[in-house]
Parts: sequence; structure tokens; C-alpha cells
Amino acid sequence: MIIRRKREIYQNPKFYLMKNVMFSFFVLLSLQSYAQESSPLTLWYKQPAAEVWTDALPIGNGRLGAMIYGNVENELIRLNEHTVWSGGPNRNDNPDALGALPEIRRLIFEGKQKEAEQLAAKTIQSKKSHGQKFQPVGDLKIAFDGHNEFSQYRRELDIEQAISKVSYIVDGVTYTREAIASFADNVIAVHLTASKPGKISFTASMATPQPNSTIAINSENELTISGTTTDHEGVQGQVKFKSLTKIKTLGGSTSSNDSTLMVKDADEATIYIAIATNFNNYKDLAGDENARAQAFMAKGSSKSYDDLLKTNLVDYQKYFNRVSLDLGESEASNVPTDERLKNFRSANDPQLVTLYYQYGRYLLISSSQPGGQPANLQGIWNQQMSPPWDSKYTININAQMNYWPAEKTNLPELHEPFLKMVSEMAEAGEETARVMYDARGWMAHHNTDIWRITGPVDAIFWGIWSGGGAWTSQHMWDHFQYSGDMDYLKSIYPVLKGAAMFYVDFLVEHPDNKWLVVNPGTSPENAPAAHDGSSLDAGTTMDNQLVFDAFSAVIQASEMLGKDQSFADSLRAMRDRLPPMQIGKHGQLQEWLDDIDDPNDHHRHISHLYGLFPSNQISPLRTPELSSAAKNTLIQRGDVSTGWSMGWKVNWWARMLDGNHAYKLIQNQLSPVGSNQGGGGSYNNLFDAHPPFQIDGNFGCTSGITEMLVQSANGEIHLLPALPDVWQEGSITGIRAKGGFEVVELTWKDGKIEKAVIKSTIGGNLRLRVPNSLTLKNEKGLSKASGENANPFYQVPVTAKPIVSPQAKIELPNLGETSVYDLKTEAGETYEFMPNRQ
Ligand code: FUC
Repeated sequence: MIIRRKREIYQNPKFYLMKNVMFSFFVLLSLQSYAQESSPLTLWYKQPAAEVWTDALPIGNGRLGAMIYGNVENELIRLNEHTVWSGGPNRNDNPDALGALPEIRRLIFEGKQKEAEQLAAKTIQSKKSHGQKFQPVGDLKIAFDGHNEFSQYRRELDIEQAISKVSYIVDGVTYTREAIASFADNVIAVHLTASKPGKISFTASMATPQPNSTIAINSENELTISGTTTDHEGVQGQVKFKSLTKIKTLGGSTSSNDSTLMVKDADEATIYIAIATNFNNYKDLAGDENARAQAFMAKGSSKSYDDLLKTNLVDYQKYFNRVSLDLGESEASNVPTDERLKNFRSANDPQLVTLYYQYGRYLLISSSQPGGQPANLQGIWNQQMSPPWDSKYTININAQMNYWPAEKTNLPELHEPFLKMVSEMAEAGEETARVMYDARGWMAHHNTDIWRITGPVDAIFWGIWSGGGAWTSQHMWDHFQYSGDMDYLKSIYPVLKGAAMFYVDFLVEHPDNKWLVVNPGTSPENAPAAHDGSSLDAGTTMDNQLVFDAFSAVIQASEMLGKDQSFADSLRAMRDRLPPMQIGKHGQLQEWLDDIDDPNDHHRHISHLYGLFPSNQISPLRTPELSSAAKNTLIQRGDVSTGWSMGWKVNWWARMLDGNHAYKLIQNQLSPVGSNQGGGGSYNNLFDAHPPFQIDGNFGCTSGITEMLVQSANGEIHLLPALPDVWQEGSITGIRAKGGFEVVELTWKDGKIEKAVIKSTIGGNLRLRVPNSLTLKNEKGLSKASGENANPFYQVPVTAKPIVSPQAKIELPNLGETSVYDLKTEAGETYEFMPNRQ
């Protein structure tokens, strides 16, 4: 409270004099109780980030990103803008694919995968760009002469308010710095204050790793970086960017030289940063970066920091406050975040889980805003000209994982940049489907970038995967299923249909068993030893699951829209001819068509469990044998893995209804990087560590924690499906479920529901599975569930019966008791459920 009161007073200029007198008093008070007074949803540290980027703290507004180091004497703020990418509009298809396709298919069907791979390397692998690079803009450096000796240092990121703060004392003066990324005005604002007047003196300068750039001071006395991004793999760098930095002070004086702005003896100062590019869309770079940056700066800098802050709180909390999570408190939360991370495995610190959970939502709000680019491999935060994997969009898992929390954690608007990218890939990928595979519809390989390339990326081992269209378009289907918005379904139907259409032409009949299979296909990034290390195969389990989903979405959509019936019928017939899932001799879910999985394979990708999550083709309740096989596979692969793979595993164990195992993975993920014998973990700023930093694991874990508490994928809403022993009491609010439902509140005690409040936005049958028997408060109508769920958003396509190896030992899941109810709901009504204590 003290911190917030301080700001209210501070915001009003009338109080300025009074402020100076009272400020020291407040600061003294507040510093003493800082740890207790700040929101529990705060990352905080006792030391600056110094040189370590993954110690710095991220802010962003979906277009601009900044990493704030909190260094006392030499503050460093590393800047990003969402469209600063190397290269320019380009395609990377390889038209030689088409001629070689029959031969590659024949070789694979004959078991000559290695030969097929060699031929595909020559003919399918791209001879052009393998994707462009997301690049940094540069650094703002702020030097504070004489601040080398300081005390009472604290650095924090308050994710409830989206403010980064630094405070410390030098010579009896308390200095504070706050920074925000304004959503409404598209500037980053850094606000510098001191507890005594006239104490703010610093010099500000810029640096950039961009080679084609200049740094200067313009006629407005703004620090500028003007540049053009670099060429890469034969594609000319064409993104022009402009960064403007302006300083406004209260009191004191400002001056400048060629490349530095100086502030002397001011009472306070605000630094405004605006960045813009010429990027209009993936085909068009005709924008005017100078005019744009100037317009952002003019608007942003016309407002005081406090005005920007006030608006920002509203804009940010509009999203953030929709969900709250309470898993209890403990003493373990009283130390800085980096120490909590070290202690987490041995301490009971449920608030670190809630912090990490909400941090996933904070990061999505900060890196993905409507109209902007989707969060890439590093969200929107990157300091390197050549970041790992170009910080682009790997669409065989990583980019999708970024958006797993979007619908369920009540941020559906933030899904938009990704969904827009899917429609753009659908445009670009039509040519790829036609030129490379003579197929209608559209497809994408395993990576894309800001130019929406859909041709193969990287060596053929990785690049040949063809499921990018099938998987990413499921996000559109999901977005529809959560809202039930029929207009939206109409608008995306062509994209869904195009993704399915590709397979109508691309599937081929397997010569032995007559199944329809993807050939050449892969199970992303893995290869069975039996194929001489070649990843190429026909009818891999994940490919079959993806085609199943691509077809099923169109079949259901065509029913709902009452159109394309004969096309849907043809998809039904083809869907029936896909290979069923198979359970192999080790009791595993087979990754390949043949029973050749190695039970000692610990590969991070377990792509054939796509069917368990994010898809719903496998479930302990509906397909118990397959679920047991999936469990055996998960156990054989082991827990140790890269960060994103841990994030996926949290979701898998949640879907397996095993909360304790899911929690074990959370423990792994919330461990300092390096402590999981070769696996991933977290950096001090709670960024997910592959390692290196990849943001997908943050988002994956936020999704997984939600899946432990609320699921709606399997034909019903399941409350508390995978509660671990450590979270026997808690509450969550605002979680969305398919079919337009919102779990407005869910409170539990001793692992049983105390109260559940569910809102229906579009009506329809609510089928509810819960751990304890419930009654409906003040109302009638709750009945034991019977038959199929009549709600159209809860129709789960029937998974074919698996083929089971005679050697497989399968132990069927032993599931806890649950009650299942049906309730007919009305649009706009809210229903409250209480324990049935009779
Ligand atoms: C895939 C993964 C890697 C990494 C990269 C971005 O290639 O196999 O682990 O996540 O994407």
C-alpha cells in the first residue's frame, strides 16, 4: 500500500513541493517493508543484472520489447521491435521436389529410408533461405556518474502492474527508476526520480549491433538510430527502422553533443523511446519508418509519465486481471526470486508457482498484441543479431506452445497475431503445396518467419515435415470452439478446408496394408535406429493424428455451417482409412508405423503424444488402452528434457490425470538452469531455459498448470482433473472452457470442490466431471450425465481402436472416483455449484 500511496501523491503536480519533504519519509518507510509491501506477483532481486541478459527483466507492449538490467552506474536497456527482421519478402520452395516425389515414396515404402533421405536432400531441401532472423534494434545506455557506491538496492518487475522498478541509495539520496511499455501510445517510458530535488544527473547514449545503421542526435534533440536490417542467405535486408529517444525533465538542464544527451541537476526525468519500421505486411515494406516513429513519439511524449502509467495499468489489467490463482502461501516466498528458484525443489513455495503461472500470462500480454507479430521463439526479447534458431517460428511445436495459454487463460484476443500468421501461411503455402507436391490446399514445413516462408527449412532430416498447416490451423478451430462465434467459423473455414485439402491430394495408399499415409513424413526431429538414422518414413503416428484432426475440424465445421456436405463425406471416408494408433511390444504408443521404438530413447520431442495433448485423441477416460501406452512412452522417455519439452510434459501428465507427476515436471522447470543434469530449467528472470532461452516453455507450463485444474477437451468440463497432493487447497478464477463457458470461480479444500461458479455465454449442455458430488445452489436441473454430450462443442471424434502388439503389457489406468453431471444452460446465465453434503 505504501508504494501505491506514494505514487498517487507523486502523480499530482500540486503536491510536488510537499512531495520533496515527505518523500524521504515515505521512502524510508517503504524501503523497510518493501519485500512485504509489494505485490506477491513480483520478481525481485538484490543485485543488478550486470552483464547477464537472462538476469535482466522484460517489459513489452507486443510491438516494443525492452530488457532492463537495473545496473546502477551504467543502466542498460536492450530494445526490440517486433518487425525488425533480416531479409525481405521471399519464398523458399524447391520445385525439384515434384519430380523426385514418386521415387522418394517408393524408396520409403521399400524400407530404403536413408536413400530416400539422400534424394530428398537434393530435391526437397530448400536451396534458398532457411528463414530470416529476428534482430535487435539496439541499446539505451544511461550513465550515472558517481553512483558506484550504493546501498539498499532492489530491482523488481511487478507483473500485476507491468512496471519494472529499480531503487537504491547513494549519499543519502534514494534514487528510483521505473519503466513501462505503453500499450496505448506505443512508447517505452523510463521515469527517474530522487528523494531530494536537483539530484538527477546522467548521460544517455545509444549503441546498436546493426551494421547498416547510424546513431545521431536530430533537430528535436532526440537520440536516433536509423538503420536497415542485414542480408541473410541471399535475401537482401530491407526492413528500415528508426528509433527515437527523447528526454523530458523537471528542473535542471539538458544538453547534447554528437551522440549523447546530458541531464544535469534535474528533479526528475522521463525518457521516451519510440521505434518504428517500414513493415506493412509480409509482402509489403512501403511504410515510412520516420513518420511513424515521429508520430509515436509526438503522441507518447506529450503525456507525463504518470498519465502514461495510469492508462497503461487499465490497458494491461484489462487482460491480466481476468485470471487469479491462489495455491496458498509460505515463508519460502520472502526471499528474492533467484533464491526462491534455487530453493523451490526442496521448499514448499506455492506462490512461486502462481508467480510463474501469471508470468506466462504477463509474457503473452507483453509480446503478442492484436495487429502485431506473434510471439517468436524468444517472445519479443532478443539481443543477438544471429539468435538461436534465428528466433523465428518453429511450427513443429514451439510457436504453437506459445499460444497454448491464450484461450484457456482468458487471453483470446492475444491469439490474433498467431491466427493472422496462419491465414498468411495459408496464402503463401498454397504455392508451396502446388509447386512442390502438386497438391491443392496449403501446407507449411517445420518453420516460418516474418516473411511467412512455407518451404523446407534446415537439412532435410528436420525440414521435410509437412504438418505445419494441419497443426497451426487447429489453433483457429480452437479459437472458434472456445467462443462459439459462427461468424468467425465462416471466416476461417477456407483455411481449415485448405489444410485438409492438401492431404486429400498428398496422402498415398500404403502398399501393404492399404492405409492412407503421409509419405514422405517424419515424427519431428526424431529417427528410429532401424532406419539408419534417417528421419523419413511413411505413416508416422503424429502425421496420422494431424491428418485426423485436420479432417475432423472440417467435417465438424461443415456440419455446423451446413455446407460442403459431399466434401465432408469424402473426408470421412478418407479418415476411416488412416492408420489406427498402435501399441508396441514395449507397451509404448508406437511413434512409427513399424514397432521399432527404442525404450531407451530419451528424445525431447514426443510428437506422437500430440494425440494426448494438445489434441484429444487419447484420454484415460475414453481410450484407456492408448492412454496407458502413452504413459509407458512418457515414462520410457523420462522427465529430464529441454525447457519446452518439460512444459509439454506438464500438459501430458495433466491430461493423464496425474497431478503429482505433472508437479514433478513443474519442479524440474522451476529449477535453475544447469541443475537438471543436461536438461532445461529457468533463468534468474524466470525465462525458460531450453537452454538457451526459449519462451515456449514459459507458456507451455502456464497452459499445463491450467490443465491440472480445469480441462475441457474431452467432451466435458473436468474440474480438478490432476490436483497434486501439494495443492489440496486453493482457488482459480476466470478460466475459459470450450463452448463459451467460463469457470468464473473454482475453490477447493482437501482436494474437493467447495464452490464452482460457471458462466455460459452461448448456452448449451454443460457436462461437468468433478471429484466430489455437487448440488446446484438455488436452482434445479442438475442431473447425472447420460449418453453423449449434446453440446456441439463437446463432440469428440471417435478414435479408432488401436492395434496392440501381443507382447505389450498394458495396465489400464486406475482412476479416482468422479461424479458427472449434465445441466442445460442459458446464454448469459451463471451457475453456482456447492458440495452435496448429504
Ligand atoms: C526444434 C527443437 C529444438 C528447439 C528448436 C527451436 O528444433 O527440437 O529443441 O526448440 O526447435
